[in-house]
Amino acid sequence: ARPTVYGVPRQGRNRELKKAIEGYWKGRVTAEDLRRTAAELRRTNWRLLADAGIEEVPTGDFSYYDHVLDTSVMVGAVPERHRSAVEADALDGYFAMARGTQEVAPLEMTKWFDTNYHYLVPELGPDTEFAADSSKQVAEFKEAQALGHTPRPVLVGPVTYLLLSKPAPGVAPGFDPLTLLDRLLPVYAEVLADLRAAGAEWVQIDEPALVQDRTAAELNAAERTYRELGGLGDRPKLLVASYFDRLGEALPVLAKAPVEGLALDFTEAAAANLDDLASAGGLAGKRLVAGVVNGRNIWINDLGKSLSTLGTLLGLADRVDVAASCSLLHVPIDATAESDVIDAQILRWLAFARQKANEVAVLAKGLAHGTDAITAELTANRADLASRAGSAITRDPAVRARTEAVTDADRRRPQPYPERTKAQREHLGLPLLPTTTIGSFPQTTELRTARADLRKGKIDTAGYEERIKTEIQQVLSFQESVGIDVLVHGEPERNDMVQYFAEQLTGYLATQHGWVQSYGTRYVRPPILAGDISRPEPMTVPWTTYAQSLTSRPVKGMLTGPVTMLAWSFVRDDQPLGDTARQVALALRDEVQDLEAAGTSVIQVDEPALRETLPLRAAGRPAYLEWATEAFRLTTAGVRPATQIHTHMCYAEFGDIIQAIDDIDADVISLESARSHMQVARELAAHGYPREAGPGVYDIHSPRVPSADEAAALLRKGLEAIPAERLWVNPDCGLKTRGWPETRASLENLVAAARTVRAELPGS
Ligand code: THG
Ligand code: ZN
Repeated sequence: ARPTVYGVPRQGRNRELKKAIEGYWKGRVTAEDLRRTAAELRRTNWRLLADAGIEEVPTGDFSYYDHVLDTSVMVGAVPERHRSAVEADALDGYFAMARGTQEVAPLEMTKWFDTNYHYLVPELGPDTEFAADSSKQVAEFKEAQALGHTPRPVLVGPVTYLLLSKPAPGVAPGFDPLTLLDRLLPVYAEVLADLRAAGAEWVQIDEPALVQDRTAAELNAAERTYRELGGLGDRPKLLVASYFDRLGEALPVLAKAPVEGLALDFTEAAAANLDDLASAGGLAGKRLVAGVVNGRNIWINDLGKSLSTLGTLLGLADRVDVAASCSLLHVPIDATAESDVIDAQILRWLAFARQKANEVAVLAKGLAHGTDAITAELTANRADLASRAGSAITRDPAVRARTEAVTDADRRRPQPYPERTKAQREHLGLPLLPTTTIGSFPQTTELRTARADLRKGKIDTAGYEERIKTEIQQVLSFQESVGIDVLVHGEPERNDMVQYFAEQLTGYLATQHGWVQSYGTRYVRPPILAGDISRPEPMTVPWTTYAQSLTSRPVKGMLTGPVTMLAWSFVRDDQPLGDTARQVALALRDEVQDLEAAGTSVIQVDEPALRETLPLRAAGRPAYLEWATEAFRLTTAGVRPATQIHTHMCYAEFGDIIQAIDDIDADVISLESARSHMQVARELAAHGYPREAGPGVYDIHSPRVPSADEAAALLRKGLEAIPAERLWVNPDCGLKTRGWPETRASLENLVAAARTVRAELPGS
């Protein structure tokens, strides 16, 4: 049994890659220095894997930005608008596709399956002509080989590549990307031949798209792909990899295909994949790579349990190798780097990329030579698992008693919306078409500096709080002077909202170096939901009440919802997600109620991640939506009828969760509308959405300032779908990433538009 992994974190221990690339963009780092840094990081990563005991190392998984973009380059799918930049300079052209330039828009970015990694969406159409460019793959293979490793190149598979694409601008919407398969396969054949010529024995072809619900035509495309690639003459052995869920209907297809290996996810999908594998009659004559170590959470593996799974698999394939379930891209590099901030005992429960590589190697050793060969590791692992299971952190009796006592009544506001809205109208006295913002105001350099100064001890807490207070005063007086109706304090005290709340909740762990790539050079440090969650004291009440003390207009309380807290954290693997969500919801519910008691009449609970957490397969969605909507209602349902609950979601396409949006029973929802303001309003109306909504009239993702006339025109359109009593006027997302000049101008225009359109309403 051979230990292997499919990919590693790219950034380096001190995010050297981020620094080098951003330096290159600013002209401070030369292309040569950037290439040298990248090669150095690859070398370090392969060494880290080899030192952990990994025998076959991945190559080609490295990226300056994104591996799907790299695949577009590999197959020559460069959009027309980026071609001149790519021809002028390959590296600059690559970054032009990723980020756009003054002249041309970048490729669209979207989430990689149900992870928090974002990829650049290939743009394809009937006129797309592919051309093979294997240079990056071949170069990285040779680089690893020269360093003495046994490399296995990893490619995004042709079926997944096509299924992840979208029609290029101007292509008729009905375009089926799979019609390009015949043109694409020869390109893959050429790349495989080049890798073979370079000396690759095995090549891994990733097809994670096959773990989603697939049509007969799509399964047929997979069958044809691997019949053709498998039928090639001089080629490396092919390992087709699946991860993130069960392979399902595609498993028998690939089991019969003329390829030499199959990689399956044996973490959450273990039972299903085992059943399907047995039903397919196993993988006679093939190599099975068993992803038994979870590649996307940060918990140590249960080695005994994995060995038992591996033992079962031995009877089902010719040869069984051991791997992490997916690329280690989704976890931070090394848990031992957290020893300053995480207690030594708890640290032993955690496995980041380096520790996971080691687990994979230990399991392979155990599988090959029997458990006697890994006695010490098994003993230590059992002790660590027992320490976690028996810890007071993971089981807080007070939290347990409280979650068990939750009743349906706790999750339902006692009055229906029509009664609540009357009470809210009387209490708040807002005009028709009330104006508000989503919550955050520009995070200025001064604010970032203040936070850094506090961290470095250059200023004390009192000094920091003075700076925050000054910022809140400015944000409030600005909103009053512009004439906004429902104000916010601007969240100057928050860096990342999830991190901000996690730091204040008991049961959460924060890391110091636990960076995970979100997109390009942008990283997040997801906090860890380690134990039972409780809220020792109010989290936002002091700043919110301070802000309210400065104005007679209502100030909105701003919280991050339970589903988003889970989606952007590492979650527990020892209880159902719904249980963790319920604990977080109860902690947030306390905050909601404390805000209300402190005089806050409008409270917003944001759920930007509600849609992105939707399970990959339709079969898992109803159960998810049930716990997700319940958690939101548990957070918010304890308030008086006159207290107005808002929510915000960051997307314009919400068709597949519109029922959930309705079920959460918020009084007001603000939504992104970058695509089309009218479309958002119309979709809500078509669903019969019965409560208040604010489809954004200002696209904050662009520095463009909308004119008052333009905003007014959008509002008039909105009124065609949503009556004036239920329509709000707001930007389409938080203003954190914007500068003050455009924020000022846009909000002035937004208020002017609301006033103009109010004056046109009948009876005014
Ligand atoms: N918070 C968390 N997760 C998220 C988002 C978030 N996941 C999805 C989405 N939003 C990702 N978007 C971003 C946007 C910007 C950055 C990261 C993810 C970013 N990061 C800084 C960087 O890499 O330079 C580091 C920020 C820091 O110091 O914490 O700019 O909003 N949890
Ligand atoms: Zn948003």
